Amino acid sequence: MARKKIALIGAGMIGGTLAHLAAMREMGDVVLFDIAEGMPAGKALDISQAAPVDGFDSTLKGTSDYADIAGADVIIVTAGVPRKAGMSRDDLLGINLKVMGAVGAGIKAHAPDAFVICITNPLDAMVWALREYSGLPPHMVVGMAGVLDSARFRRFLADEFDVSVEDVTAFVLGGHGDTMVPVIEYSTVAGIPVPDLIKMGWSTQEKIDAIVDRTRKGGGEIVGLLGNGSAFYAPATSAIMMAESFLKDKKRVLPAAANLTGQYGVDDLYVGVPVVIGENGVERIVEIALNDQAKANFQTSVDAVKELLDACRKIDAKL
Ligand code: TXD
Repeated sequence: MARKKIALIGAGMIGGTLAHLAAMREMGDVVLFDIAEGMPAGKALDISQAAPVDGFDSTLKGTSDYADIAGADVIIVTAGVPRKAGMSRDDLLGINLKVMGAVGAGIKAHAPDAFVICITNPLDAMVWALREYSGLPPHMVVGMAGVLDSARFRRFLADEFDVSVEDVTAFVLGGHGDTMVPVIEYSTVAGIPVPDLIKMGWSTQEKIDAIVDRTRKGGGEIVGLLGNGSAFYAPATSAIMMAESFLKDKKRVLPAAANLTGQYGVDDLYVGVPVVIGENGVERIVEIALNDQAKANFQTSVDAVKELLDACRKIDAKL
């Protein structure tokens, strides 16, 4: 049986971590692509030298040639530039849109059958653009943000309740970051919804509100602490989870930025919703009934994504 192939477009902090995780889990052979010369080959060589110690047989290759991603089963995209001082949101959008244009063309030419997971920020706009530029079917292109946002929420809830992270589930909807919508009614400890846990005296509404707020700003908190760059361990782990669900046809129910076609009253927009990921990519979009508060928050999130897309279209009239 041929090994699976995982192509990582962008071999920076998340890309390198993805390569290490994918190899250690023997998910398949790994190709690290980056425009930076030498760096992807250096990371590939370094990780491959961990193989004899750790005992994994995945091969790793660093490259700057799109031909090397040919036949990839999964592609994870982190390529882009971070926002720097003095750069406006539209400056960043313009640069990363161009990057998505190049990445989309590379995927279209060499790996049109892959399942593509986009991580590059601003996530909800970049995943949409990548879908447009690559021309892949929408169910084969998703954005990773929800698994990370809900992991952060679960981490904080587990600490608050002093229980295992394994027993905490969290439900988040909407765009990445500030407009993320945690739905506490569907967030549980071993099946007990958070509002019930508040009634049981395990926490207070104020404390849960503070946790929601901290989760929304979770990325910024880490940026502030690192001083240079943004989170990469948990983002990489989150994308690996999505890739594994596809490769192993696990049909996990995970929050992801998916192309909506009428669900939640939204059409032709990538927004974070729970989806089922299996061998056919996004196999189902889970549409749940929302209470008025969650509905209003979700709408705010949708509006923010729409505004970003309008800005993208202004930058690139072809979109
Ligand atoms: O939840 C989420 N979606 C996120 C998103 C959580 C954390 C970080 N998130 C975003 O991921 C972040 O804002 C960035 O847009 C991406 C990647 O983050 P990372 O920390 O890995 O960034 P790096 O280290 O700067 O790596 C980006 C690499 C770098 O090596 C560049 O040389 C490369 O991208 N790059 C390119 N590669 C291929 N092709 C092109 N055109 C290109 N341009 C830059």
